[in-house]
Amino acid sequence: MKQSIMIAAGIAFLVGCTGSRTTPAPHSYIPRAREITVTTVPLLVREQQSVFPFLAKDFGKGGVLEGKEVYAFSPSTLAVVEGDTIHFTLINAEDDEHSFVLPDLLVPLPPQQTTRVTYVAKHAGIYPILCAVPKHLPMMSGQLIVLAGSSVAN
Ligand SMILES: [Cu+2]
Repeated sequence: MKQSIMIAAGIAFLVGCTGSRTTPAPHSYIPRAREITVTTVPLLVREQQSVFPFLAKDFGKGGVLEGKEVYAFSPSTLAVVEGDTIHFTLINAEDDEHSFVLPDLLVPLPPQQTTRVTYVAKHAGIYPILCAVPKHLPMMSGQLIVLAGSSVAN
């Protein structure tokens, strides 16, 4: 008799331990703030023609970079989770004008200045990041990957 009472008590204890959760279920992501620094960098630009003589032909009439220059965002691929608030620090160290464009966001990046802006990644998806200066397109681009909150753990 004592043994059956102890077994029943043990089962009740186990049910009590597993029947009520006090910790969040896995994949119940809580959005957070993220600090992300992006710097504009020159890759193939006119100022480099003295170092790379082949650029004269590339930038010349009919060249593969006629009317263009190649810049990049570093890093160019960013990943956050939906609902996250991103505090961007955008550094343009060059003497050229750039911009940082995301859906619902257009930030001019004046030469040799740091610009800070906040952005909320509202919905999961893959979003293009662009510089809107025509001679920098389509090369100066990137992507913001916004993961679904249900797909990641905290
Ligand atoms: Cu640009």
